[in-house]
Amino acid sequence: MNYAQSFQAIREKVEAGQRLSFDDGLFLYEPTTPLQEIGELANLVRERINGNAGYYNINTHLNPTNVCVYRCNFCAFRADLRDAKGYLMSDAQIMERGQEAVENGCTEMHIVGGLHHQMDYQWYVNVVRILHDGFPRLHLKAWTGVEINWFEFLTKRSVRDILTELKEAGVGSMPGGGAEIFHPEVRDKICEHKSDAGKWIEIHRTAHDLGLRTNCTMLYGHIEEAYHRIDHLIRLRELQDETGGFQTFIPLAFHPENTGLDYIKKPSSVMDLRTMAISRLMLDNIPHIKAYWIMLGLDVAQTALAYGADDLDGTVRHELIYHDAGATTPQALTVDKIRDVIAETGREPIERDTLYRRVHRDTGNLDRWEIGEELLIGR
Ligand code: V47
Repeated sequence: MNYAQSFQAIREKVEAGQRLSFDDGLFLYEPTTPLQEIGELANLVRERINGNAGYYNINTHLNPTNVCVYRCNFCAFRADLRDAKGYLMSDAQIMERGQEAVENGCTEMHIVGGLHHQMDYQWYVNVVRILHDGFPRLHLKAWTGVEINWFEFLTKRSVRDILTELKEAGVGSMPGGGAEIFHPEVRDKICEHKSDAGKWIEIHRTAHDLGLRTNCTMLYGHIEEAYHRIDHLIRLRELQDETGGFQTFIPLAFHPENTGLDYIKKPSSVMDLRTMAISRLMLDNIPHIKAYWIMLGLDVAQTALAYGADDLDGTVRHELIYHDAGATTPQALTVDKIRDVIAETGREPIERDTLYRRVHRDTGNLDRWEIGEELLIGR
């Protein structure tokens, strides 16, 4: 088949709602496959599933410590205990963050941090418990699969047992971090000590089985090649076929500054949009694709709403992981700004909560809000 015939075959599959293969994914990553054509197909799927919605939420981040036993070479956030930048937040500081979040109308706190070798498992449970007890309406999207694996190591308890306790303490869902690139050819070079693909997937499978929704990610634009990315997407798709528990996929563009991979150039916006669109096309069973504006920059994130993405994440406060790695995006957006960014693309700005339910808000009074109906349009 020549190029035009191959692309036509993919187009026909997408139009008919059929699944794309590993080879289709690789073909779409060929630099000779025009970005705008992939974007057009991804947009078709995006509109089929999410209509004209442009989702966002009002959220904040909490990274209770950056001290970490692992030395992933893509990470600029981690620190050693004795580093000047190493920190550990007290309960009082954590509660202050909860208070600030509630006063600013946040519906979600995204909690992730380092694996601090002097803190026991109960310290991590406590972070969630005090926040949940103090601010019960704030959804806690807490601890990645990598942290859960660390808790397994600390406690010698099962994943199920740990997740059951964390859910009872107040975890509402899990973020998608720690997935990086599953393929061992890459994973062994960028984060060799961290949970492998099988473990990350087992943890998310167990979370889904316990009724916890989770997100999933892929870190791209470093040493990986196209076949590693497609392999990664297909592994996520297979778990989603089994459980249906993933809500959102977030492709994460590598930021090299202050990392052990600082000789690598940041991915171009063409690569960002291509990856966004291919993710939408390959992950036919995951309802949402997030263009995380902190990482992409506002211009690319906004454009991504026409390349498969339907969600910009949130207004965000206190983001450290990307800003430590050289992100030049602002620390936070106002609600008006994020709505304008979405509206400028012709999409309808819709505030959602973490579980993709509509948030009805008294615009004059940010801390008065109610949860409304589920927002999934096309499934
Ligand atoms: O797992 C770390 C990535 C992830 C760098 O679930 C880096 O809604 C690029 O997972 N350059 C954490 N990426 C962030 C994350 C996330 C973000 C937004 C929303 C959600 C969600 C999840 O950040 C890590 C790693 O893949 N990361 N360092 C870096 N230098």
